Amino acid sequence: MSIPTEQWAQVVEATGQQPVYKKIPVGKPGPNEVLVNIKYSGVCHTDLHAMLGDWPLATKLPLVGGHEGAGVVVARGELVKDVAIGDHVGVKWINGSCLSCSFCRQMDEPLCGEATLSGYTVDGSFQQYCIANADHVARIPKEVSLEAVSPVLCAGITVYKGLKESGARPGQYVAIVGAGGGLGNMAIQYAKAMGLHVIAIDGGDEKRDNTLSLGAKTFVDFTKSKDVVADVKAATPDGHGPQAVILLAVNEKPFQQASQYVRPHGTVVCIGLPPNAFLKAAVFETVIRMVTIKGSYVGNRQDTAEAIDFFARGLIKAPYKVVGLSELSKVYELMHAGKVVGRYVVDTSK
Ligand code: 8ID
Ligand code: ZN
Repeated sequence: MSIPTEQWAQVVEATGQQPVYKKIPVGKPGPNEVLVNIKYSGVCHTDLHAMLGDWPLATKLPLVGGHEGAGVVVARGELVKDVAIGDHVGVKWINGSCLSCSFCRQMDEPLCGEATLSGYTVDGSFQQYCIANADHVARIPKEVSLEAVSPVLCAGITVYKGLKESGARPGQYVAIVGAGGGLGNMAIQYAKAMGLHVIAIDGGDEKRDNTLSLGAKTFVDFTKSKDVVADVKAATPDGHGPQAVILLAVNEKPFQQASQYVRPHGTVVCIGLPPNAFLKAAVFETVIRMVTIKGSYVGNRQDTAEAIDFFARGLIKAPYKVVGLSELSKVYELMHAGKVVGRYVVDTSK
């Protein structure tokens, strides 16, 4: 397999400015790394946060974004034993971690102080050849479509983990806030596959039709509802609200609302990362209703394998649109305007 010395990439040269589509050198993998020929990469709202620089954590610069990269291994370092050239793998948000700290030892690799982040602290998948730590690349079965599986590599893993963290059991109700977006569409499908009833919350008729067609039982339109709290509670059979709330919106308001409609003894799982936002819940109601509010951050290597297995079994069908890597800026503009329904996937050959 011949590896070119140059490749096409989308490079953020200055924070807050659109990336530049240009040719850059192809890197060489270190001893425990692989070089992945990225075929497709999903575009996550996190990539837009990285480009805008709106989180309290600086990115590397210049930066190649992207962390839902699906491709084929074309080279490997001399210490890599269990990933072969030709294997299909995924470059996910956690690019590498130390594997020896107390967090890594207990499968909390995302909490590792040494973790590197694809498309944030190291270059990611908006390029044709991406370097990733061999211990952390997601293993993708060869019969699985690389374009369809790419959004699983962040969106799928993250919402699957969040649903597990919620403790909701089959037959119970879960509210998904931001259900019409990339993580939201995946969350509806994973929740359904896990035997949960879904209340979808988002705005506009296109997202209503999309979420209902994916299997949500009820849609609450936050742009039209006069009382979101009452409408979400009314969507459960006894009116006491859903057992779990999965917050995926990039907006502070629903983070303040969720504890009001979650069922007593239920759990609010915060996943979306709106900039400069705070959680606020009434202490009195939180105590006497025994509400749990927690954060959930991507997933570990086991969550990754499980999320891909759900997909490989045909249980997860979330819509996506494919555009060329050269068109990434257009995707960011649509996403910034809240106009992306489901996910965009970029094809690195165009
Ligand atoms: O590990 C993590 N915690 C993790 C992993 C991956 C992504 C966190 N994220 C974060 C992203 O950085 C981003 O902040 O999750 C958030 C959602 O990512 P996404 O799904 O990729 O974004 P999107 O496709 O733009 O979807 C967001 C949806 O939220 C809706 C929008 O209409 C859109 O469909 N929304 C908003 I903005 N305000 C809402 C509101 N008040 C709302 N839906 C309901 N109520
Ligand atoms: Zn992501």
